This record gives sequence, C-alpha cells and structure tokens, in this order.
Amino acid sequence: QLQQVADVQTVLIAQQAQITRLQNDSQSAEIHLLNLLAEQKKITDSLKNRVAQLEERIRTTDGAVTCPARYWLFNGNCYRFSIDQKPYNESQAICHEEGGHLATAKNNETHNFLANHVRNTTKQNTWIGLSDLENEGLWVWDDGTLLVGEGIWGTNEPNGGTRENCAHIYPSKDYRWNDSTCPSSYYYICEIRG
Ligand SMILES: [Ca+2]
Ligand SMILES: [Ca+2]
Repeated sequence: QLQQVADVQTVLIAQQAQITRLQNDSQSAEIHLLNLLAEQKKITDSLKNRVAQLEERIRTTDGAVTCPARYWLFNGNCYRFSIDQKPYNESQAICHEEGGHLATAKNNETHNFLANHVRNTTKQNTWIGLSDLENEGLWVWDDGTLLVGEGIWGTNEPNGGTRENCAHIYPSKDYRWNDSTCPSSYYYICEIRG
C-alpha cells in the first residue's frame, strides 16, 4: 500500500509539473498575442492616417476647391455619380437641391472624365444636364448656357425630334451623347461649380 501511495504521489508531481509548464506556455502565448494586437493597431492607425491625408490631398489638389462628400473633383469642379436611376426632371431636382445642377460637359476633357467614369462603373445610360425641352433643336445646359459647337453626340444623334429632349451618356454609341425620352429612368451626374 505504501508503494501505491508513492506511485500516486509520483503521478501527482508529474501532473503538477505539466500544469506549470502549460501555464507558462499559455502566459507567453498571451504575451505574444498582445504584442501582435498592439502591432496591428499601430499599422491600422498609420494606414488610417495615410488614407485621411490622401483623401484630403485629392479634395484640395485643384486650387483651394473642396468637394462635398460623394463628389469627385475634376478641373476645379465637383461631380457626383448617382447610384440610383431617375427620370431627367427628378435627377435635375436632386442636383439643384444639392446646390448644383446636372453635369455639363462643355469640352472633350470633361466629357471624357464623365464618360470614362460611367464606362468604369455602371456602363449604363446616364443623364447629363443638356436638353432641348424649351425649343426643339436648341440645346441648353442645366446651368442655363447654350450648347456651343457640335456637341459630342453619338453617330446619327440627336435624332428624336420633339419626342426626345434630354441628353445622356450613351454606352451603346461609344459613351457619346444621345437624345432620349426625358421620363426614362437613368443614372445621372450632379455638378457643383468649384
Ligand atoms: Ca428634341
Ligand atoms: Ca436619340
């Protein structure tokens, strides 16, 4: 029986040693984990700072222009590409409420910026601010100025006469313009002058 007691003691001592070892292991694993977490937080913080800096630079690179949230800066003006589709007049009202108007594209550079964005995102019909609603054939920008020159129409456009009085970027014709029926629901682009 003494022998049995001695055996049990030996087993207990061995188990105690193992428990101590496991405790030490888990302690150092915990320390390691805490170090990793601290390291990760440092990296996350520094990335956040960097992103904030870059966003700030994008907003302010063009002179002193700052665009509202969701607006992109291009050549001193701000543009927002909608994520919803609306008839022309509703799109127009939304842009006006935001303090701007539907986007104008008075030169190739601006047209290409807008068209490329559509090409790289929705690839769908997208209203710009150009219509001949008031006088057939007289195209007026949503800022009240007249279209000067030919415009950047797709082949054989505009072709809709009094039936089609609102212009949009038209993926089917190389992302140039088409006159379409104003009640159609398309994506739209708002512009705020910088
Ligand atoms: Ca027309
Ligand atoms: Ca047309």
